[in-house]
Parts: sequence; C-alpha cells; structure tokens
Amino acid sequence: MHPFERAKYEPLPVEEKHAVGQEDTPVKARSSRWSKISIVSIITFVSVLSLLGVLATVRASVPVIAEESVDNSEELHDYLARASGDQYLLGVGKGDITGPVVELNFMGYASLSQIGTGLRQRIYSRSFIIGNVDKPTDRFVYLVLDTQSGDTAIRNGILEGVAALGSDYSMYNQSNIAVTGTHQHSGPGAWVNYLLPQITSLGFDKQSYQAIVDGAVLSIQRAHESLSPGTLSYADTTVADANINRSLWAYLANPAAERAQYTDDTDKTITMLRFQRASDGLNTGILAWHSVHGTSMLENNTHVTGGMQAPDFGKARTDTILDNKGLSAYLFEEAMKSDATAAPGFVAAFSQSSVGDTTPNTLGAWCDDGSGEMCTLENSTCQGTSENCHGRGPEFQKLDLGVSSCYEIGRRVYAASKSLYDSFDSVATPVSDPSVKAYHTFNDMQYYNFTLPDGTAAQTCPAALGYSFAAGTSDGPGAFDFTQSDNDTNAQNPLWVIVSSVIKAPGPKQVACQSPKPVLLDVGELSVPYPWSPNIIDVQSLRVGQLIMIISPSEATTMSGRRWKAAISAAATNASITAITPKVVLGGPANTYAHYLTTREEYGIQRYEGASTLYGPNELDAYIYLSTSNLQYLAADSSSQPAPGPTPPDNRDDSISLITPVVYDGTDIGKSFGQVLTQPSSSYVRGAVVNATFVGANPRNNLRLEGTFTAVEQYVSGNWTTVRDDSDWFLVYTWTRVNGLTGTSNVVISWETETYADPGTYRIRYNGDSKNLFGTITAFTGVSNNFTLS
Ligand SMILES: *[C@@H]1O[C@H](CO)[C@@H](O)[C@H](O)[C@H]1NC(C)=O
Ligand SMILES: *[C@@H]1O[C@H](CO)[C@@H](O)[C@H](O)[C@H]1NC(C)=O
Ligand SMILES: *[C@@H]1O[C@H](CO)[C@@H](O)[C@H](O)[C@H]1NC(C)=O
Ligand SMILES: *[C@@H]1O[C@H](CO)[C@@H](O)[C@H](O)[C@H]1NC(C)=O
Ligand SMILES: *[C@@H]1O[C@H](CO)[C@@H](O)[C@H](O)[C@H]1NC(C)=O
Ligand SMILES: *[C@@H]1O[C@H](CO)[C@@H](O)[C@H](O)[C@H]1NC(C)=O
Ligand SMILES: *[C@@H]1O[C@H](CO)[C@@H](O)[C@H](O)[C@H]1NC(C)=O
Ligand SMILES: *[C@@H]1O[C@H](CO)[C@@H](O)[C@H](O)[C@H]1NC(C)=O
Ligand SMILES: *[C@@H]1O[C@H](CO)[C@@H](O)[C@H](O)[C@H]1NC(C)=O
Ligand SMILES: CC(=O)N[C@H]1CO[C@H](CO)[C@@H](O)[C@@H]1O
Repeated sequence: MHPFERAKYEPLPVEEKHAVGQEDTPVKARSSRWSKISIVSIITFVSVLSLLGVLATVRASVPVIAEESVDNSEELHDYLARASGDQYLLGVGKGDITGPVVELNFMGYASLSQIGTGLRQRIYSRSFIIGNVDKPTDRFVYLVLDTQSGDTAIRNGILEGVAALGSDYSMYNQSNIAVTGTHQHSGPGAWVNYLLPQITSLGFDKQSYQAIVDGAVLSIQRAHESLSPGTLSYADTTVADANINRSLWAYLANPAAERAQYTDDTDKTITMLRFQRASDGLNTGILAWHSVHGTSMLENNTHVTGGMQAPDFGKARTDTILDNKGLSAYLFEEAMKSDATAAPGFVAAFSQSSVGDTTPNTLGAWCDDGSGEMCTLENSTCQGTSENCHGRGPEFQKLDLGVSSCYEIGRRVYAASKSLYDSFDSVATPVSDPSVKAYHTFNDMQYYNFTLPDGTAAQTCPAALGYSFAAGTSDGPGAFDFTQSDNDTNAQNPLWVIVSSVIKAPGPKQVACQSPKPVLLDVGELSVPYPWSPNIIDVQSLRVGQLIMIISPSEATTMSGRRWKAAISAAATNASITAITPKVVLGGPANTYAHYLTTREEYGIQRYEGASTLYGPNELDAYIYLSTSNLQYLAADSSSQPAPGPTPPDNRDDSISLITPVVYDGTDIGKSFGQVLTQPSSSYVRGAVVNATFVGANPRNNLRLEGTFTAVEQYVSGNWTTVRDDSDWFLVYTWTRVNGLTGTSNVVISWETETYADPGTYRIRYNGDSKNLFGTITAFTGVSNNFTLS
C-alpha cells in the first residue's frame, strides 16, 4: 500500500563517530552535515548559549566543534572510553495493560462522547532495567506505557506492586522507577489521580487503573527476570515527515537568534538506545525517544489502539516488507539479517519526548467548512471559531477516523528507526562508565521560590489553566468538557454537575503570578471534593554512563525541551557528572500529568500549550533549576537521595465513580453466547474485510490480560493455528449493546486482510466471558465457518 521510503539517514564518517553530539541542535547538524556548518553559525550558537547563561559550562563540550582537533587529549580520552563501552545489568519486559475497551471514556481528547466500542490493538507497558554490574542496588527502571501519560495513582500502584514482589525487588523504588506514557489518545481512561482529567470519564475506574498497574508490574518482573550483563549504545537519526509544529505562532515568539540555530521548528530526532546481551551478542531491545503527539487516531475513533508510538518491531517489519512488492526481495534479506541480531522477546519502545507543540497531522490544519482555507496561524480559527479547524494526517482523505494516517505516521517513524537499527554498529556511540544513578524528589510548585540563571528571584504558581485551554487544539478539543456544560444543570455529564459549583475565581495573588495568562480554571486552588490537578510534581532524572534521561511530568514544547536538555548537558559537563561529553534525552509526560511546558516567550502568546502551562511563566526555568540543582545525585560517587519532599495527595480511594459496572449478559431465546449470527463469506481476495458477527457478552467481565478476545486461525497441515490476535493492528473487535434490559450484545470481529497475508483456509474465533444474574462469570468461545483467502 505504501511505498517504502528509506529513512533520511546520513551515516557519520568514521572519524566523526566519536563526536556524535546532542540531537536536534547545531551539534546534530554538525554530525551529519559537518562540512556545511559555517563559522558564523558556530559563533551564533555560542552566543545563544551565552545568552542562556551556559557559555562557561559548555566549553568542555565545544571540542566537538573543532573537527581538526582529534589530537586534543580530552577528545581522545572520550573517544577511547567510548570505543570500549562498559557492561551493565540489562533487562527488558513487556506486559499487557489493556483495560476495559467498552463503555468507558478514552483518555486524551477529553471528549465526553469518545466511549470505547472495542479493540484494534492491545496496549502494553514496556519495561527497561539498567543496573550497575558491581553495585546491585544501583539500578533504574524506565517504563513506557501506552497511555496518555504517567500518573500519580498509577505510579503509586506500581510502587506498591513492585514492593509486594518481595526482597529480590527491594532496589526498585520511588527513586529509580520512571513511569512515562507514550501520550497516545486512544486507550481507556478513568485511571488518573486528579479530578480534572476524571471529569469526562465520569470519575475513577478501579478496573481500568488495575489493568495498567498489573501490566506494568508484570513488565518490570519480566525485565528483572531477564537481567543479564550486556552493553548499551545509542545513535540518532531524523524523520522529516512524521511531525509538524501545531503552534508555530507561539514558537515564532522565541528569539530569532535561538530559532536560527535549528533547521526545524519541531524536533525531528529519533534517539535510539540499543540493549545488547553479552552472552550471545543478540539485541534484546531498543528504547527510542521521538517527539510527536499521539493524535493520529481521531477523536471520533472508539477502538483501543496502541497508537503510532509503539509499533511492534516484528510486525511492523513484516508489514513494511511485504507491503511493497518492488523492494520485498531485498528487504526480506534485510529483515532476515536483523532477525538474526534480535533475541527472542525483543522489546522496542518509542518514548515520547518534546511533544508539546507537535502534531502528526503533517498536512497542516484546515477549515472543514467548505472554504478550502487553512486555519489562522495566530489562533487556529476558521471564521473566528476553532470548532471547524482540524489537523490533517497524511491519509486524511480516507475518512477512517485516522486509522490509515496513524499507520502511515507509525510506519515513517518505524522506517527511520529500522534503517538506523540496521546500520547501528557503524554509527552508534557506546555507553561507557559503569555508574548507574537515579534520583527522585517531589516539589510543591505553589509559590515556589528559586533563582534564575542570571541571579534574579523567580516564583512559580499554583496550577491554573488559561482561556485557550478551552479552545483545544487543531488535533481535537482538550477542554475537559467544561465549556459545554458550564452552569447548565442539565449538562450531559453528571460528574460536572457535581463539581461545577465549587469553581471559584482566582485571587489577586494567583492572577498576578499567572500573568499574562488569563485564568479560566484555577485548578491548583480547587480541592473539593479532592484535588483537581497536581501542585506537587515529580522531579526525577536517571543516568547510565554519559546518558542522562530527564523525566518530565509535563509535555515540553520543542524549544522547552531544547533549552532543558542544553542546560542539563552544560551543568553535567561543568560539574563533571559524566566522564565524557553527556548525551541528554527527555522522556514524558511522566510520573504525574502536569499538562504542558512552554518557554516564557511561548507562554506570552497563550495558545493552548501556554494556557496549559500550569505553574506560570517561570515553569520552564523552575524545572531547569530543579533538575540542575539536584544533578549531584547523579554523580558516580553519590550514595544519597534528595529529601523526599511533600507527598502528593493520593486520591485512589477518594475518587468519585459514576461508571456503572456490568449488570448481566443475556442472549435472545434459542441463542447461546459465542454463536455465530453472521458467517463470513466462503471466499475473499486479499485486501477485503472479513466480518463475523457473534452473540456477545460484555468484555469488561474479563479483560483477558495477556490473552485475546479475537483470533484468526489458519488451517495448516491438518491443524488450526492461530495467526492473528488482539495484538494485530488489522484484526478489530467491535462490541455493541443490543438491549440493555435483556443484557444482549453483539460482537463483530473484522479482519482487514493484509495484502501480504498468506493465501489459505481460515476461520475466526471469538473468546468471551458472560455474567449471569447472580454475578457468576463464565468463559465461552465461538468459531466461524472456514473461508478461503486468495
Ligand atoms: C531506593 O533504593 C536505592 C537502592 O537500594 C536506595 O539507594 C534509595 O535510597 C532508595 N530510595 C528510597 C526512596 O527508598
Ligand atoms: C471524525 O472526525 C473528523 C474530524 O476530526 C471528521 O472529518 C470525520 O468526518 C469524523 N468521522 C466520523 C465518522 O464522524
Ligand atoms: C484570531 O486571529 C485572527 C487573525 O488571524 C484575528 O482576526 C481574530 O480576531 C483572532 N480570533 C480570536 C478569537 O482571537
Ligand atoms: C516565596 O517568597 C515570597 C516573597 O518573599 C514569600 O511571600 C513566599 O511565602 C515564598 N514562598 C514559599 C513557598 O516559601
Ligand atoms: C455560574 O452561575 C453563577 C451564579 O449564577 C455565576 O455567578 C457564575 O458566574 C456562573 N459561572 C459561569 C462560568 O458562567
Ligand atoms: C560550574 O561549577 C562551579 C563549581 O564547580 C559553580 O560554581 C558554577 O556555578 C557552575 N556553573 C554553572 C553554570 O553551572
Ligand atoms: C464489518 O464490521 C464493521 C464493524 O461492525 C463494520 O464497520 C463494517 O462496515 C463491516 N464491513 C463489512 C464489509 O461488512
Ligand atoms: C499438528 O500440530 C501438532 C502440535 O503442534 C503437531 O504435533 C502435529 O504434527 C501437527 N500435525 C500436522 C499434520 O502437522
Ligand atoms: C471448511 O468448510 C467446509 C464447508 O463447511 C467443510 O467441508 C470443510 O471440511 C472445512 N474445512 C476445514 C479444514 O475444516
Ligand atoms: C517544519 C515544520 O514542522 N513546519 C510546519 C510548522 O507549522 C506550520 C503551520 O502549522 C506548517 O505550515 C509548517 O510546515
């Protein structure tokens, strides 16, 4: 379907390999287009850094600019250290976190009507453990959840779950577990700690929460059980056409000299960390960082999907190879090569990075009002309103709720990543220096005082959302439903009716603190019936060798991410935290969901991202201050942790839930659960959709974690063999309530047969669980007639 494109990847000349610099910065440009970098741009780069107050600190890393200075002894030392690399204790694991796929609101768009109706693809937690071989307690866990974000409730649950695994797991704790979310917008919600994001999901749902916690803990357990010595290395590539800037007007408010340092107005980098097992040299996984909103699946999609940030490496590979006839022979050989390098159970994760102002709707934002115009640059409106402004993904004409665009964006990221993976050994930088460090502390952002790099005093504010938050973005409204309901007591959302009366106007201190943001919702000062938004945030960073991972609770915009990473890099160099030039990555939204993070200049524009920068104009500087001032806890000789800080509220047991449980399931008279109501045809041509309809039951009766609701079975040598299941993108499960009174429902299983599917004889299986009037849950299975695919 999609022509395969080689990623825009330029391998580094060998002599420059040791100088791979920071991604998405002039350093990156240097590493790939070395010779084209003029002295002028270096001077501008240096002056911008000095404007940022980090000139003195960055000097030590400046040698990478001087390409002739390979004889520089510091440089040479770096090179020799990197060439060797060190061994670490490495583990990877994956666990199913698919919560209730029906009758529950999706998390992300905050659209009341986006209620799940089924499953396209199961969602997972992917866990990466890195440890010091010689100091068993020096370890960290980097989790990538296919969820909208990390979260306080989820994180507490994971910490408790890991503690319950016993003393073998005692080194994993508050300090060193980072819970990041891919920022997908197509999974079950109602698992968040704070009230505001619970409003559209009608509160908190224990089943949804527990599925994520259990799957995450299982992924940690699997990663722990797989621990073995190995090496790490990283490399960067760029993918040009997988994101664009959705708030260019705000980005343009950043200083021209700073912007001039970057070729792009979004971060196009993919940084890939490869895990290689020492015993057999096989790769056990990759952990990559890339920045793009998980908003390819549109707001009106109601099937759970992993979203494009987590393409399964194995399957995506198959799709890509067999999709394209012209290249298939060549690519097949390539795939076999890479198969040979991958250990069984290979885990690939794409962690979200500077996501704030990015969109996967790469064709731009257009007016769906017949005018044929693009939305305004300043405020993304059409004829004065934002309702008709929608971002367009690459396959937007398909009108399929974003399914094809999502697949296409995911494929582009995958293709660039796979290309990088394939040439990894010749371009990657080994991670060296055996130390593995992590720290965590909580910080209360309510009128938090700190100093800016120039020495002046600054303050952050209690959380608040500005007016543009209500307008949402061209990717979909993010208004948490309050505009529609306001003071309307007949609001469709009963939870809003309960809580809307407690909203009050901010006092003068908060108004002044948040200025120039006009405060719409003073969420940080609302704690009835329980806190609406976090005021206490997680401050956390991890380090292995020269690689430092900033764990951000907020969605950093492109320029915020750049400034934050540059500041950490400079501070780490200055304080000799790393033995060689640091490499800094940023992952988030993580640990709690603290909405957005813009630069002060972007904040001044107050588009959606600025309006959602909770703690005021100084938020970025405060985040930078907090992470630089705790940096010494990442030093090799550090054996302490910062003071834990104030404990955030735990709303898990206080939260309201207006979500009704399953009452019971029923069938029409003479029918049984799993019985086929509509059989597939007897034959299909590849590319067609095969549908089978069954007498269904509510999938919330049993989430079948680590299992499957659906299966395609192929008849091979006298046996029926499962060839597709819930983890497959092209096998879709749809549940429909027929009659609430009698408890009847239907399930349609649709196989969108791939052009590369094997011709053969197949049948469709449905696994379900029904609940009777007494609450007893019974498993059943249904199988369709067989059909041929040619
Ligand atoms: C977590 O465990 C590590 C390793 O045992 C320890 O150094 C650290 O102090 C612990 N952190 C907390 C918050 O208990
Ligand atoms: C889904 O939403 C998009 C806009 O985001 C719209 O163009 C499309 O028509 C909608 N599809 C359906 C089936 O409602
Ligand atoms: C949006 O920007 C346009 C200019 O492009 C301006 O005319 C209009 O008043 C703005 N609308 C709002 C609601 O701010
Ligand atoms: C920050 O400083 C201001 C002014 O000195 C003071 O009023 C405020 O209480 C301080 N905030 C905190 C949290 O200590
Ligand atoms: C809601 O109604 C109250 C009482 O009539 C009024 O004071 C308040 O301004 C209204 N709020 C909004 C957001 O309209
Ligand atoms: C660099 O480190 C020195 C002490 O080692 C410290 O005084 C100075 O503030 C640091 N500079 C920056 C920009 O971090
Ligand atoms: C298959 O079922 C899906 C889900 O009910 C439906 O949207 C689609 O139109 C059906 N396709 C065919 C070819 O029957
Ligand atoms: C059917 O599968 C079983 C178990 O995998 C295997 O032992 C048997 O050889 C298969 N039968 C044929 C005919 O391939
Ligand atoms: C497929 O269905 C046909 C028609 O019902 C039947 O004759 C045949 O035995 C079935 N094939 C298998 C492998 O079950
Ligand atoms: C490089 C890039 O992403 N540019 C885009 C930034 O956003 C504007 C408006 O949405 C687009 O027109 C650019 O193509």
